[in-house]
Amino acid sequence: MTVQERIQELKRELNAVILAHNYQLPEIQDVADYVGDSLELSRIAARVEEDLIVFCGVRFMAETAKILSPDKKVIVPEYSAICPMAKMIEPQTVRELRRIHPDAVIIAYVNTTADVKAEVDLCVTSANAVKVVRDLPPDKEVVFLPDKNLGKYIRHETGRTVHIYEGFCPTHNRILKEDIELAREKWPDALVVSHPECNPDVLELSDSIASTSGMLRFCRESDAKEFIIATEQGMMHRLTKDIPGKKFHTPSMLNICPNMKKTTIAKLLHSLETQTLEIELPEELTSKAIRSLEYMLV
Ligand code: CIZ
Ligand code: SF4
Repeated sequence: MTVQERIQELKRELNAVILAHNYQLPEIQDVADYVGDSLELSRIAARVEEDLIVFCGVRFMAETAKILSPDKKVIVPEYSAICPMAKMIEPQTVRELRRIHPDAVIIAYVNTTADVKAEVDLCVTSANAVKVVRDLPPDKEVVFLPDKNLGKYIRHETGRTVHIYEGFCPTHNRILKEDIELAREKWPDALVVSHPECNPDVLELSDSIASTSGMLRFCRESDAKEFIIATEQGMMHRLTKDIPGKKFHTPSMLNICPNMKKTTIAKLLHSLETQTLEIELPEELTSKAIRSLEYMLV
């Protein structure tokens, strides 16, 4: 029996569901029941019927699934897979920002720990951030954390007053404007599609700026046949598998998130066999964090 077959067998025996982020290794994406961005996976986590959720991604995503499904058991194959950007902000910093900007709405990117989510007013993903800010009353100021690039993008798109925290994604920051310029020379017919976590000078050179779910939609619906994809490499597998007949190029070989790649097929099997490692969060934390997340799911 192959590892993949054993995983499917255990999944049935345990009544488990496997969720995988778009940045996971190809073999993890291929064995998962659902592959998506954090918003899609959060929505799925909130409605699945299975007793056990196996989350292949980084820890804040599994924590989000646990907050939304507190009665389910949520496990991760690799506990040390964390998002360094989520580690750049602490709850006491959020409290400090609230003292400095008492009338502002404090909005967190979903890439934050559960204790930061418990302190903020709203939580957004890259798929809905601009819309959520546009829907606020027009005179409302915003504090956005922790991603400075997504914050600047929201400010640019909405024209709102947005106070920006200085966090960033190390993986998306390694994609440089020179990479995009070289890629355009190499593939002149391709459209450049970038994630808003990229630097503003990369975004300026882009034909479309989108979350990973937005990228899939854009590339599927566009008349173009070739695309340069400025985000984490795992997205290349998702795009080539879902949109046959079109070509996808990567502008850099450095756009790999080491934490997303910590989840291997062997660790996934071990996690199902032992039903570990479990995400556990105190009830007082989940009940506070869920308020900011419920808005995200609307
Ligand atoms: O929200 C997510 O899943 C992330 C981190 C990236 C994206 O745009 O899908
Ligand atoms: Fe965090 Fe960036 Fe990795 Fe996403 S790609 S998990 S934002 S470090």
